[in-house]
Amino acid sequence: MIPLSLDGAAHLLVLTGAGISAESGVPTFRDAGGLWEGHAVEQVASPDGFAIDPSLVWRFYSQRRAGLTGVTPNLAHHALVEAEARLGERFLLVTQNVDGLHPLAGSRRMLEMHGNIMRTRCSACDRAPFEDRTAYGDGVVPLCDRCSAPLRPDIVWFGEMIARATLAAIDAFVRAAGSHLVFLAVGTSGVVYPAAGLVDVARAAGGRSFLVNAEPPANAARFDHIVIGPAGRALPALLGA
Ligand code: BV8
Ligand code: ZN
Repeated sequence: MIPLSLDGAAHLLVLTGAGISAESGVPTFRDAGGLWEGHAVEQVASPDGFAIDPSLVWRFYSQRRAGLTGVTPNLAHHALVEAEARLGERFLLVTQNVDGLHPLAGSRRMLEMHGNIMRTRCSACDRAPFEDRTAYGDGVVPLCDRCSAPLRPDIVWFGEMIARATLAAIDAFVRAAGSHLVFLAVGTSGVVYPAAGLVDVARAAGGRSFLVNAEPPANAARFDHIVIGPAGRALPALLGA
């Protein structure tokens, strides 16, 4: 196991995907072949999918919300909280996950680049997104009480832009780190962009790149070091937690 030798100048940028939550019992996307009830996830998690059949999309998210009841963070989430406590400003976590397990574990220097499944927003007006753990009944499409348009999960769907502020924060961290950057990806199949391109951003900055994954992902060749194994075991060892 290559320990992540984090010297006094190292800046650690971590990217997590669905694999880090697998040991908490949260199903991943592509281990299920990327299908849900016979629909490609890219179809259901998209603005077009929502326009065509908002009740199908709400069923997808309501079932996932219900599935998260009682789910707790695992050793991998906690190892990242400890790394953040040790590194402070020299730590940034970017997650693709919308399951809320990183903030639940105590991560604070964290960006949820694809949003959070327990938040809802209006599909039309600019009312503020709000906390919403409701698993809506089949066929129910909640409507905005300000403009009566359908409400939607506060999630970045396929074909939608990542928040500019999120991309700017990642860029600022990478620039401040320079060649002291250490990039660590955990539990992601490396197929969804722009997240899957972060390893290239790290390399271009002169940083070292590490990957912890249950199996080699699509962008494996772009990492300097790869640890194949469950995050719950590999991450605490790698981070010396
Ligand atoms: C954008 C919210 C500009 C939904 C998500 C053609 C080529 C390349 C790119 C594109 C293309 N066509 C379109 C694009 C862009 C598109 C994209 O990348 N598509 C892919 C599918 C090809 N990206 C976008 O649209 C993004 N926006 O680019 O805007 C633009 C606009 C228009 C057109 C072009 C560009 C927005 C992407 C955000 C989509 N929203 N989430 C929801 O969650 O409901 S992404 C979705 O996939 C989830 O967030 C998920 O996190 C993410 C990635 O999946 P992973 O996290 O990697 O999970 P996965 O199951 O795939 O893998 C799990 C891994 O863990 C596996 O490798 C497994 O082995 C491992 N594992 C399992 N158990 C463990 C483990 N590892 C360790 N320990 C374990 N125990
Ligand atoms: Zn509205």
